Formats: sequence, structure tokens, C-alpha cells
Amino acid sequence: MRVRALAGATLLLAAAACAPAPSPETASAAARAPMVDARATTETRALFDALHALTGRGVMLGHQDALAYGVRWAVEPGRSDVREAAGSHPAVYGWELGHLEIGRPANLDGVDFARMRGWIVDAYRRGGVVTISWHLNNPVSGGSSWDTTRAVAAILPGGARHDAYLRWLDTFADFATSLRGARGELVPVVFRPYHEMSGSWFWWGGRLTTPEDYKRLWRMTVEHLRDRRGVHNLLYAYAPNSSGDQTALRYLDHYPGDEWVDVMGVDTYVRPQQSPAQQQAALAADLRAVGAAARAHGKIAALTETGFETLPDSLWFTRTLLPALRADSLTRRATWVLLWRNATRATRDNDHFYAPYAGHPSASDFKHFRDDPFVLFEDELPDLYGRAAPRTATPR
Ligand code: BMA
Repeated sequence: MRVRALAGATLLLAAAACAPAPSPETASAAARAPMVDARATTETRALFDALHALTGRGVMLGHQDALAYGVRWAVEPGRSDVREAAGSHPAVYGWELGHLEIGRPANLDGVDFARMRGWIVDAYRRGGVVTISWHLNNPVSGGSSWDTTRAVAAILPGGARHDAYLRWLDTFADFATSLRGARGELVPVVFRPYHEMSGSWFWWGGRLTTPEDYKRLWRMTVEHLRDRRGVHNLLYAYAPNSSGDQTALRYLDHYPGDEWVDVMGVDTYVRPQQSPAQQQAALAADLRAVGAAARAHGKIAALTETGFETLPDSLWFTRTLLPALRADSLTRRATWVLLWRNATRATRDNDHFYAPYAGHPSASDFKHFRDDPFVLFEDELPDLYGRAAPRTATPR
């Protein structure tokens, strides 16, 4: 079970020595930084440009595993809890590749990789955005992502597991380059590796490595995929977590540098014991910090994971999430918000869902959230890929 850092603390930007802050005259708003991959495909560059153009104008609603299963169903073509609750599929689709690296046919949540490819291509054809996380096994112990056996140093160049780890990266390269649209073009993917590194629950983060080794791992990963494997359909997303212990988090401590990141994100979840007002303030503070960093570095901003597990507050979307997203010019820079997955006690030890489903008490509030002009679901997206995306608009 992933240890979920509960948000509440403020992400404070620090002028971390590791990533020199822009000079004061540029700190206000750097111009748009160049893409990590100068050889990115046409569609990937179009997405990059579209996300920058969307900045401050709207926020896309995303959902993890949206097409694969919901609270009361699994693998039923055309379904999503989001569409059945609000009338459209999400604009952003999160997918998870954990266990791809060890050759399994399905990920650690039981989502079949062959089916996942199909859902990814279908979403792309409808104009949606694809983002991928990867809870890799521990490359030293063979345990899960949550196995805190020290591993980063061993997979860096010169490490005992370096070559074997490059083979793991090859499984990602093969998957990413297998995603093809109708014209054979590669589907652009926002790749979010080694997320929540500010915590110490994954083998790649916190006290289990050093910020410098983390950045070396990030750069090694980009160089292998982009430069050695020729993968050119990726945008790279950096996603620390908001800390759960009320300490100020130094957002840029693990930042690999402007030339290695396209998207600045944050994973931040509701602290249930907080009041709605406190939840909103904590979320807005995290969004403000990411928005400020993204503006200063000329990057795209996103709320890369969030939610209120089992949605006990039926007004959370319009009373907490929406006001935080719309609070000010910095929070409004987030171009998407990804709700985590809709799993249930049928597949794990507790109900673990973050988006409403038809009939859930928060479904009507979710519809009001969707009706806000600042919020975009799939059926109201502009063309993000430089093409007239075929529309399968659903009635509002
Ligand atoms: C965590 C939980 C786990 C899941 C993991 C990868 O947040 O949802 O149940 O295995 O993400 O999807």
C-alpha cells in the first residue's frame, strides 16, 4: 500500500543550491523554456505548445486508470466513472507501468498492458492527454517500489545494477514507442518518473538517496530514453509530494535542472482531519508554490496527483478543489489536475476511490465543477495536437 503523504504543509520554494534560481529580473516570469527533447515529434511539440497556451486559461480534469475500471466495474468498453458521473470522459488519462520492467502482462494494479495501449490510443484519438507513472520494483532487492533497500547508487553508471537497470528502461522505451495513432504517429506521453521523491517511501526518494544521486538518476533516464533509445514522444514531469509533517518542503531540492524537465507538478492529497477551509488553503499553497516555480523557470505546471479518498465531503469539488485551482494567477497556472484511481475493497483492503461514480453523493457537485468555464473535460478540449481531432462529443 503506498504510503500517502497527506498534504497540509506548504510547499515553500527554496533557493536550493542544486537548481540555481533564475536571476531576479527573470524570477517574475521566465520566457517559455525549450523542450527537454529538441527532437520531439510534431505531435509532442504541439502538446507542449498547447499546454503552455492553456496556462492560466483553464485546467483539465484527469483521472488515473479511468477507462480500465471503476468503483463497480472493470474492463467494460467505453465506460468511465467520470463520464457516468459528469457526462464526459476526463481530459487527462493517468496510467501506471509498475511491473512492466519485470515482464508481467499486467501492472501492479492488474491493468493489462495490451489493453492499456488500446485505451491510450483511443484517448489520444479523441484529443485527450496521456500521462504515465511508474512504480518500478526495487532494482537491488527485487521488492516493490515501497521496498526501501538502498538502490539508486547501484543503478547509476558504474553501479553493480546499472546495466540491468538500463534493460528496465528499455521496457519503457519499447512501450512508449509502441503507442501509435491512426497515421502511425507516436502518441505523446507526459512521463512522470520517480515521483514523490521528497518523501522516503519509494526506493528512489528522500532519505534513501541524495538529491545529487536523484538528479543523476533522472538525467541518466532521460539520456537513455531520448539519446540512446531515440524515444521522442515524451514530455518529462517532475513531481515532488507535499510533505505531511507540517515542515516546509524545499520544492527544488531534487530538481534536475531546466534542461531535464518540461512539467513541474506536485502530488498532494487531502488531510481528512482538516476543515474544508484548511484543505483549500493547503492545496492553494501547494499550487501557488508549483505555479511560482513553473513561472520562474518557464515550465508547464500541473497538479499531478490529488484527491480526497472515498470523497466523504460531497461538496469537495466546488468548495475545496475549484477555489484552490482558481485562487490566483499562480494557482491558475496548473494545466491539469489528476484525480487518483477508483479502486475498491473488491481489489484491495479498503475503498480507495477519488472520482465520483454515477449515484455517488458528490456526483452533482462534480457536475457543477465540470460546468465551471475554467474546468475542461475531454469533450470540451481545444485541439492539443495540431490536428482536427475526431470528436466523439458526448451530450452535456
Ligand atoms: C498507490 C495506490 C496503490 C497502487 C499504486 C500504483 O497510490 O493506489 O494501490 O498500487 O498507487 O498505482
